[in-house]
Amino acid sequence: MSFLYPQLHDAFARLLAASAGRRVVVVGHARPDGDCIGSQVALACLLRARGVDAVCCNPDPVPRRLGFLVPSSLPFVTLETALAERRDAIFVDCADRNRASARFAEAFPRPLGNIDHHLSNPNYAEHNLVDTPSAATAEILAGLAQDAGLPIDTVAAAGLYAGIATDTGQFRFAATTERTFRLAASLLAAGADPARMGLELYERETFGKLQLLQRFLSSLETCADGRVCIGLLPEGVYEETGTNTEDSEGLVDYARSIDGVEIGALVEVRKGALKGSLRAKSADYRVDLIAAQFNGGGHACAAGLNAKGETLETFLPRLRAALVARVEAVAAARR
Ligand SMILES: [Mn+2]
Repeated sequence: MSFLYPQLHDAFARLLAASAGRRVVVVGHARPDGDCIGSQVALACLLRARGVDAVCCNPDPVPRRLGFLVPSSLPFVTLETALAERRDAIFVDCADRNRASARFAEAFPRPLGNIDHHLSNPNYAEHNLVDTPSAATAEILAGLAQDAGLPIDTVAAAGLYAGIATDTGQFRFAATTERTFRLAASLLAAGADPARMGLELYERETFGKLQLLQRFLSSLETCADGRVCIGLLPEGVYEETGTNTEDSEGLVDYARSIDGVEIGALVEVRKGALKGSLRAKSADYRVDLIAAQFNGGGHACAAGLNAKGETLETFLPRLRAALVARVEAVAAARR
């Protein structure tokens, strides 16, 4: 039988060997999403099944709607606890250590492992398992587990399925491949329930979340002849709708969903700082490179940015100009 990840097979075997007999903390990123939590839970399960003492740790709490992925037997501990227990860190879904915050980057200067699918990942760990064409970190983990013949229990299967389903936009985004579907099918065989996943992930919204969406939709504006669409979440909108930053996940997809829009953007103002999300319909737009101009990064089709010490009045025109320039450049290259 041929491997799904032949190029990572030996590195995964080395990471498993290095984990044996150690106390491990599986680290995820700030504002964790389905791929992050799902991958953390699954890797912790795989390690625990091999007798490794593994826990999880994030700079932010597990989001409410992802709580169903975390069994009570699997602790998410604080950074202080992980450090006090002298745990070795395996980072998942983190393009760099700072995605897990500066505190985590400082605490783990050279992590034991790094499993990720972001383009900008600089291989910052002792054992690096990075595959950028993969649609999700969970896809890499599912493939590695299958290649290594590791048993996948129902908790790990649910985490991996949720990670793949969310990072592919429910099997729609460009990185979705035949391998993605094959692995999803094997996760169903291992106990993942797609109907339950769909319900938990997409049909347990709060009323406030839809009010937040309403505010975002009412702010949408287009430029570059309708090829760029930008929406705003102004200061105070979370308080006004009884929501929090977890609830802004996915809103930017509505900006991109309009016919003719090539890049959608969300800009939010919170505690005086500006944050943005960019989503493109094609990898040609390389929104990770646009984000890099604004202290950010990510994938070719999905990236995030930050702007400190700037106002919306100065920031928005700069972002708009960068987005318009990019759609013009891609259009010119296609002609
Ligand atoms: Mn991911």
